[in-house]
Amino acid sequence: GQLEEMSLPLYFGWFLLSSIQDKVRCTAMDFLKTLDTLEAFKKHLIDFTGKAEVDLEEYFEAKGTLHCTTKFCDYGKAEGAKEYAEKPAVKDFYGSAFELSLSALFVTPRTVGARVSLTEEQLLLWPADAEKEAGSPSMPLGNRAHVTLGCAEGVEPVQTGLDLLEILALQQEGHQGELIEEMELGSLTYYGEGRWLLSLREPICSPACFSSFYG
Ligand code: 2AM
Repeated sequence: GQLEEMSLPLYFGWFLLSSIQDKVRCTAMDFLKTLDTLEAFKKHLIDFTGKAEVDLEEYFEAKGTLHCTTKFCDYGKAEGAKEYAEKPAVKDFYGSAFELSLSALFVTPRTVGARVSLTEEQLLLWPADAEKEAGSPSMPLGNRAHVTLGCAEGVEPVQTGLDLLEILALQQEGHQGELIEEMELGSLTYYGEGRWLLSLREPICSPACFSSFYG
């Protein structure tokens, strides 16, 4: 019935402290602004968009509160939703505070996001099949973890984790990418097809509450 449908959330995840959300948004905006002006970005612009010009700050639409999804449950309709909600770790840690480490920013023609590097303890809340479900069965657990910062028009946020996995798969296969430059925030690498990764010199540390979103 309707009550049963409400018993599982849209998703579980870590929700960033709101003051840090602002900081992360600002950092991402600054990065997009800088990227936009780089000669290397202009040189590869054709991979990014068919157009001769792009305003990256307008290109991506923000998507609500910043969070790192652990399990997308779709109110119970997603595979494994109930099992996840019943995991002892999920019950024990529900409502607890964590420190998330945002270790990189990435930009593709579809999404902009931040990579989240999970600790062993945080991995207890990570679904065992998250990477497999994304079509990357050989990826280490937690490699899909991210915060969606924005999506291009018509792109759903689920794409952000897939874009991140694509970049990490290239790295795993030994593609080092093209090191573009050392920026103040970290080193910027280009992976082709409009995929950019900024490894942060200093990861952004953010308090985050493990909880769920019903919508
Ligand atoms: P995100 O984690 O990349 O931001 C509501 O749509 C939230 O659930 C968003 O945060 C979204 O993407 C995430 N989400 C939507 N569909 C998903 C799916 N099939 N698998 C994993 N996460 C999903």
